[in-house]
Amino acid sequence: MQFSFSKWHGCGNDFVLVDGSKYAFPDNAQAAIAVCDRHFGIGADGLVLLLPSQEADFEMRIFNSDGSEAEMCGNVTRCMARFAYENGLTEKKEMTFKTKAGLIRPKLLDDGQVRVDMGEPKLAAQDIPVSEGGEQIIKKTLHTEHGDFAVTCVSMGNPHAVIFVDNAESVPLELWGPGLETHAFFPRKTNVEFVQVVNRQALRMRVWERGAGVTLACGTGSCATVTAAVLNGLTERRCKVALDGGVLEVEWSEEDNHVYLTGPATEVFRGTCRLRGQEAIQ
Ligand code: ZDP
Repeated sequence: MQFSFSKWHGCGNDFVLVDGSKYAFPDNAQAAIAVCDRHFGIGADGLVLLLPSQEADFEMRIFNSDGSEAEMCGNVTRCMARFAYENGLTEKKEMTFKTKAGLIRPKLLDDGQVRVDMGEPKLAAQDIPVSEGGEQIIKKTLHTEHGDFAVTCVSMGNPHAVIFVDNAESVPLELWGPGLETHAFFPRKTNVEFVQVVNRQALRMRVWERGAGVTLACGTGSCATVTAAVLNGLTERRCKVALDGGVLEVEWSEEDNHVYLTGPATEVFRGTCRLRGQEAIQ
C-alpha cells in the first residue's frame, strides 16, 4: 500500500505521522515495525495515527517502533497538534485528543511551541501498574542482573520508573534499561528514566523507553520525572528537564493537580511511502 506521511520530532524523539482518516493499515503493529526501521524503513521512534473521534477533536493511536501500542505520549501530542492545525484538519489552536489513557489537551502557542495539559499523574500501585499494592511507590528497591535500583513510579497514562542518579551522563542505558523495562514488578513493562538533579528548577534526564529503547527525549517521561522529583522533595513543581535532544518545561500544577508540558514540535519532511506486503483496507 502507498500512504502519505509527515515526519516530525519533539526534541529528537521522532515520529511518522499519518492522517488515519485517509489511510488505514491492515496491521498497525506490522506497519510500525516496518516504517520505524532506520535502515529498511523511514526511521522513527514511533508511528502515530490521527483518527476521527466522537468525544474529542481527534483520536490518536501511538505505536512504538517494536509494534506495541502506547497509551499516551507527550512529544507526539505536540507534533500532532501542529500537524492537525497546519494541514487544515482543524482551525482550533486548543484541541482535545482522545488517547487510550483519556483526554489530553494541546494548545498551540504563538512562539511555535506547544503546551499540553497532560492530566493528572497517577501514583497508586495498581494504576502504574506494578505487581504489589500501595498508595505510592517511592524509592522501592528492585534487583536486576546489573545491580539494585531505587524506583519511584508514576503513570502519565503510560508507566514510568524514575531513578535518581549522581551522574546521568555516565548511565549505560542499553545495559541497565532492558532489565528494568521487563522487570516482573511491571506487568505492562515500563519506561525508565535516569535523572540527575541539577538544582531545584532543573533536572537532567536520559531515558530508556518501553518498546523503543534509547530515545533522545520523552515527554511523558519528563512529566513523570518532575512528579517523582517533587514527591521525593528534590525540586519545585516547575522545572526544566534537559534531555539528550533538547529541553522541555514541566509544571505539576498545585491548583488542578494536572501536569503541563511545554516544548517544541518540528516538522522534518513529508513524503509518500510504499509498504510492501501491506494491502490497503480502504
Ligand atoms: O509508553 C511507551 O511505551 C512509550 N515508549 C511511548 C512513547 C512516549 C513518548 N516518548 C513521549 O514523549 O511521551 C512518545
